[in-house]
Amino acid sequence: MTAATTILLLNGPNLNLLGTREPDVYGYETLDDVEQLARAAAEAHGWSLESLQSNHEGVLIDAIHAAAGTAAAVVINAGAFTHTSVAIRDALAAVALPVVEVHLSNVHRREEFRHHSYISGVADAVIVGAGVDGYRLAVDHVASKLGR
Ligand code: CA2
Repeated sequence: MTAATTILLLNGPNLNLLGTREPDVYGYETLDDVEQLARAAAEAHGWSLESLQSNHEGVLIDAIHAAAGTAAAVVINAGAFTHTSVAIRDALAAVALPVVEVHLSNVHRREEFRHHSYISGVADAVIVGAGVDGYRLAVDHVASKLGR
């Protein structure tokens, strides 16, 4: 089997709106900006980046399944599905790839319902509150974990 050379970046519901609304919470950078910086970080470690944003839980789950055997790791901001989706957690556990969970905002400084994540229990690392930098930190962490 050849070594996986791709990092899968997943962004969940409403993150397509980044940079267009609520800049006080989510900043001014767009989803394109996020993808560009994550791609630059992945390429600096010799990987390519596959990026998908979806507002649909099943689409994210299908992408996680497809990552098995093709991706080296998954970086995921599941948006509000973080706090609701046992199904995304189960998909991540099933593929058994390194997972880094990212949140732009510091969810622990926000409403109580954002404090629990179904994903954290199957993630290798969780990065919250670092804004878009969190995505770069996530890719760098995966590289360090995989000895890249
Ligand atoms: O802080 C994060 O990255 C979140 O995952 C963002 C989710 C939220 O439900 C989580 O609790 C924390 C919401 C994403 C919505 O993104 C928007 C971006 C711009 C404007 C409106 C929504």
